[in-house]
Amino acid sequence: MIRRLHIMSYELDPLPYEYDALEPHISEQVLTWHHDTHHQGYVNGWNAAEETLADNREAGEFGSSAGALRNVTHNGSGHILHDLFWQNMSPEGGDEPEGALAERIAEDFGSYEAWKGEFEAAAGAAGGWALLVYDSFSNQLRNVVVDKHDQGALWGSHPILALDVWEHSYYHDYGPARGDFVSAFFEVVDWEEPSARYDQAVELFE
Ligand code: MN3
Repeated sequence: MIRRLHIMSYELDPLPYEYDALEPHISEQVLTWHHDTHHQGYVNGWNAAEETLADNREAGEFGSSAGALRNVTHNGSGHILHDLFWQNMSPEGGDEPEGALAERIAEDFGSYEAWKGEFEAAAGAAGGWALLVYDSFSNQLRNVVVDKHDQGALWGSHPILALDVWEHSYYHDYGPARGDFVSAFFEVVDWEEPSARYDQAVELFE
């Protein structure tokens, strides 16, 4: 008899602020669709893929397992990055980083302005996300261009700041002017959570 192993079940947390809290930079309508429909879809997709994997292990039939493994990385990365994205913004945001993260950005990119210019270039080109990550292999901060949720990841990297540039993130508010949305993101970016994630990454890896 094969014992059914415990399966993780993922849940969608509520936004850490009201749906209209980031207006006028991001509309209530976009946050509602984005969180309740798109983010929820990744949570559901991750749970469904885990179920498929568990069923297949139990049955000893692996015909649909490779597809389910792809669904884990796609939907799992979608869930993880959206969680970060919501926490990376707040109605009190719009400042520049401070403390250890600010010092590290200046050290690894030359200046905050150089980091920001590079991050904005990543956000303009990505087919998914622009990320600031701590790369534990090279022991440095990096910007990363991500297509979908998982294409372009660098192994050993710990995400610090995430900006969603999928069309569902901005098209209703800004149309094709993605650069205006990226500027709006910097009006609401909140560095408290990224700073805590940076401290955590350094403690884990350095
Ligand atoms: Mn999204």
